[in-house]
Amino acid sequence: RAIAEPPVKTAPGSNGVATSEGDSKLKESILQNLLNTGSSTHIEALDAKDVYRGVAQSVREKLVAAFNRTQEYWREEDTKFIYYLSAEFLMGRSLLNTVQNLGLGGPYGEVLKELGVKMEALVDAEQNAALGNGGLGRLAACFLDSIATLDLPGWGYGIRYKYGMFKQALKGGYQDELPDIWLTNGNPWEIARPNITYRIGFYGTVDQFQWSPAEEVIAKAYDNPIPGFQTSTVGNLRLWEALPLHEFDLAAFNKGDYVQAVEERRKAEDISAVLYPNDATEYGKELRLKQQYFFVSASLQDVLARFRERHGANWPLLPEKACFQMNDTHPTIAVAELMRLLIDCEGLGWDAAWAITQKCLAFTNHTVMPEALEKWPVAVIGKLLPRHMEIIDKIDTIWKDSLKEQEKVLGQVEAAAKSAPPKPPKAEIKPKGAVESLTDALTFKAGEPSGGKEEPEEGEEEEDPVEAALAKYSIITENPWEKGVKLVNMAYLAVVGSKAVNGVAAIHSEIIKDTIFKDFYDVMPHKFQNKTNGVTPRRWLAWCNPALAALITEALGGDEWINDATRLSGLRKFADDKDFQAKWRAIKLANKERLAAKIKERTGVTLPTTPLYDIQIKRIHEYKRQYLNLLSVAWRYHQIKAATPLERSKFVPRVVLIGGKAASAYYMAKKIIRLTTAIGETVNSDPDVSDLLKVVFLPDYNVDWAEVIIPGSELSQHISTAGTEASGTSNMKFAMNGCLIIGTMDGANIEIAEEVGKENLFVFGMPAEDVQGWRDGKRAEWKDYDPRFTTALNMIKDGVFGDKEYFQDLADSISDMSKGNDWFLVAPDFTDYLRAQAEVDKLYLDQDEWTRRSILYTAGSGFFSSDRTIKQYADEIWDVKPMPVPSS
Ligand code: HBZ
Repeated sequence: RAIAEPPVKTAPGSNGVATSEGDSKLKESILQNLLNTGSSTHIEALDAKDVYRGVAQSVREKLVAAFNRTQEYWREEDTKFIYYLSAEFLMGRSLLNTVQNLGLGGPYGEVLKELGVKMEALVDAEQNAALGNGGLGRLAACFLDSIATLDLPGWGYGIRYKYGMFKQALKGGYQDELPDIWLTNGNPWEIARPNITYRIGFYGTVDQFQWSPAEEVIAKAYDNPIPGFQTSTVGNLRLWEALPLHEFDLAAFNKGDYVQAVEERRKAEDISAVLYPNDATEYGKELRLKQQYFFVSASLQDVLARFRERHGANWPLLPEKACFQMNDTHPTIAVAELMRLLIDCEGLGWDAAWAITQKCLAFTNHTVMPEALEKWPVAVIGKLLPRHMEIIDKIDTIWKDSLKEQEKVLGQVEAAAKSAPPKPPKAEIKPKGAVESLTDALTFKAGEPSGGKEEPEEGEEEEDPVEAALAKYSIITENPWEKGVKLVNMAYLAVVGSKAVNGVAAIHSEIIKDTIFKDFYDVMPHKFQNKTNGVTPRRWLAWCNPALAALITEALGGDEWINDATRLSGLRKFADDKDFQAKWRAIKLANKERLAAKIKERTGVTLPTTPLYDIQIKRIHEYKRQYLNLLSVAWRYHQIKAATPLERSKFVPRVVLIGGKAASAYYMAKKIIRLTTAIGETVNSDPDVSDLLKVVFLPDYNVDWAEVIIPGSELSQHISTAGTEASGTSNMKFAMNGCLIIGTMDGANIEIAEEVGKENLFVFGMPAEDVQGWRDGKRAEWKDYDPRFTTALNMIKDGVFGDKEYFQDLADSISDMSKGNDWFLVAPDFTDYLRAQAEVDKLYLDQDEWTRRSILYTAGSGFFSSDRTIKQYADEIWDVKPMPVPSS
C-alpha cells in the first residue's frame, strides 16, 4: 500500500482560473448572462431556472476559456493521451462542482448573496446528467475529475444519450418508470462541434475484405469540459450524437410518403436515444450492439484522424500517443474496430495492426456474475458488423494457434490428443433463483444448459482432440443454453486484445484470475493487475459536505487534503478529543436534518432526527441483498411489537432508508422495492412502534440525492454475498463522510476494513472462499434455519405487510435451500447479520465511541480517493504523464 503521495500543486485559490477581475466585473457578467438567457428583461421576474441558466452561462465562459487553453497546449506538446471509452458517464449536476473546482465558490457566493439568491436554490434548478446505471458509470465520472485534477492529458468518450437513466416514481408502492428528459432546457455545459463528424456503417456485405455497409449514420461530437481542482487544466468528455446521413428523403416526401421521408432520421437517432437501464447485460439486443459500435468507431476514428494529421502513416508510433481504457465489455468491439481501421482503411498488414492494437488497449472488468458478462451471438455480430465478425474469427484462430507453441498448453494438447475421444467441457452452472429472475431481464432463453457436447450424430464430424483441448481458450464459444448457437465472449476478446486487464478491488482482481479468466491467466499472467476503485473527494466530501469539510480544514490547518486525501489520516489524532467529537457530532446532526427535510420534500414523510440513520442505497439486486436488510427490519418490528413497555424503552430508535432502481424487467428486484414500501406502510403507521422504527423507500435515487443522503447517514449497509460485489464505491463515499459500515468481507469493504481497522466495522457473513463450497455441497442438506429468520419470513408470507400473493415467489426464492434456492445465502448469513446489527445498537448508545469511530472512517478513507486510483492507472497501465498548462 505504499503509494507515493501526489504533489500538492498550488496554494488554494491560485488555480489560474479563479477570477482576477474583481467582483464588480463578475457581477456584471452574471447580470448580463441572466438577462441574455432569462425569460424576462427584469432581474426580479426571473425564476430559479432562469437564474441557474444565467449563472451557468457566466461560469461556462470561464470554463471554456481554460478548456481551450488546456486543449491547445496538449495539442502543441503532442503528448500521450488516455482515452477512457465508456458507454456510461454518470456525471450528475455540474454547476456547483464547476464553480468549486475552478475556485470560484467565494466570488460567486458573494455576488449571488448581493443579488439575494442562494447557491443551494440554483443547484436544485439543474437537471442531473444521468447517463449511467450505477457504480460503473459514476466511477467513469470520478475518474474524469481525477484525470483533470492530476493534469493528465485525457478524454472520456461516450454517447450523448437523449434520455438517460429512467426516473423512478412510486405508484401504489410499486416502481414506475418515466423517461428522463434531461436536455429539453438545453445543456449549458456542452459545446456542440458540428464540424466534427464521422460516418459509421452497419450491415451490408464483405467482398475480399472490403466492407460495403448497407446503412450509414453520422456521429456528431459534443464536448463537455471537465474542470480539474486547483489547476488550470480542463479536460474533456466527448459524447457522440447519432444523426442521419441525409437530412430528409425528398423523393419519398414528394410522393406523399411522409413516414418514409423521415424514416432514416428516426432510425439514426434511435442509436443515441436511450441508455439501456439494465445493470446486468442485455444479451443479443441489436440496438445495444449498434450503440456500442457507434461510439467506439466514432471515438477511434477521431483519435486516428488527429494522429494522422500530425504523424501521417507512422502507425507504429500510435501506442506512444494513445491508450484506450475499455470500461467493462461495452466498448470491447474496439479490438476489432481498431484492427479494421488499421488494416482496411490505413493499409497495414495483420501482424503490424495486431501489435499496435495490443499495445493501445486495456480492459477493466467490473463483475464476475456469469449472466452479466456480455456474449454476443455470432449471428448478430455477423449481420450488423460482418467485417468485424471476420476479424474476430481470425483473432480467435491465430490466438489459439499461438497457444499451441506455449509449453504449458502444449502438454495439455498432447494429453488431449492421446486420450480421444474428447471429454465434454464442464457445463456452466446456472445459479438457481438469481438467473431465473435475471433471465427475464435478458433475452437468453431460460432452461438448463445443454450440459456440454453430446455424442456426435451420424454424419457429424468428430471434433479434433487438439481443438477440443484449446476450446476453453476460445473467444467464440457455444451457447450453453442453446445448442448450435455460437457466441462471441467479449471479455475474452478484450483480454486477448489488451495489454492489461484489471479488476476493481483486491479481492475481485484475485477472483477473476481464479474463475472467469482462469485459463487466460494461466497463459498470460503478466497482463493481470488490480486497480482498487476510488471516488473523488471533491464531489463526495468537500462539496457535498461543506460543514464537515470546513471542520477538517480547520483541524488539519489547511485544505490540502482536497487534492491529497492521504492527509485525512491527520484526523486520527482528533478521534479521542471530546471537543472535536462534539463538533463532529453537531455537523452530523445538521446533515441528518438536511436529509430529513429533503425526504419530507420528496416523499412527504416526516422523520425524527434523533434515531440512528441506517441507509442502503444502490441498484436493487438479489446479490446486494436488500432482502437480508428487510428481513432484519421485519424481525425488529416483530420484537418491538412483542416487547413490554420496559423492554421497549431499551430499543435503539432507527430510521431505515432504502433506495435504488430496479431494471425494468427484473422481476424479483421490483418485488423487493414493493416489499420495502409495504413494510414502510405497516411500520410507519403502527402506533405501537412510534419513533422506534421508521422505514422509508427513497424514490428515484440518483447522484444528487446521494450528495444529501451520504453526509446525513450514520450506518450504511454493504452486505452483498461475499465474492459477488466487485468493489462497491458508495462504501468509500460513506466512509469519507464518517458513516459506519455494516458489511460482508466483499469487494472494497475488505480494503476499507484494512484502512479503518476491521474492529471499527460491523463485519459479518460467510467468507468468499467458503461460498462456492457451500453452494456445491453443504446447502443440499442444510436445514439450520434461524427461528428468527423463519418468523420474519413468515410475516411476509402471512401478509403482515399485505400483498401476500405478490410476495409468495420472493419468499420462495429464499426458502428451502436444499431445493437449490437462496443462491445468495440470505438464510445462512442471517444469524451473523443479526449479531452484527445488535452490536450496532449497542455501540450507538455510546455516542463518544460511535463518534470516535466515525472520525476514524474519514481519517482512513484517503486511500479511496480516485486520485490514487488514477495515478496507479497512469503509472502502471497508461504510461501517461502530467502535463499542466504553464502559467503565462
Ligand atoms: O461497477 C459495478 C460493480 O457492481 C461495483 O461493484 C463496482 O464498484 C462498480 C465500479 O467498478 N458495476 C456496474 O455498475 N455495472 C453496471 O452498471 C452495468 C451497466 C450496464 C451493463 C452491465 C453492467 O450492461
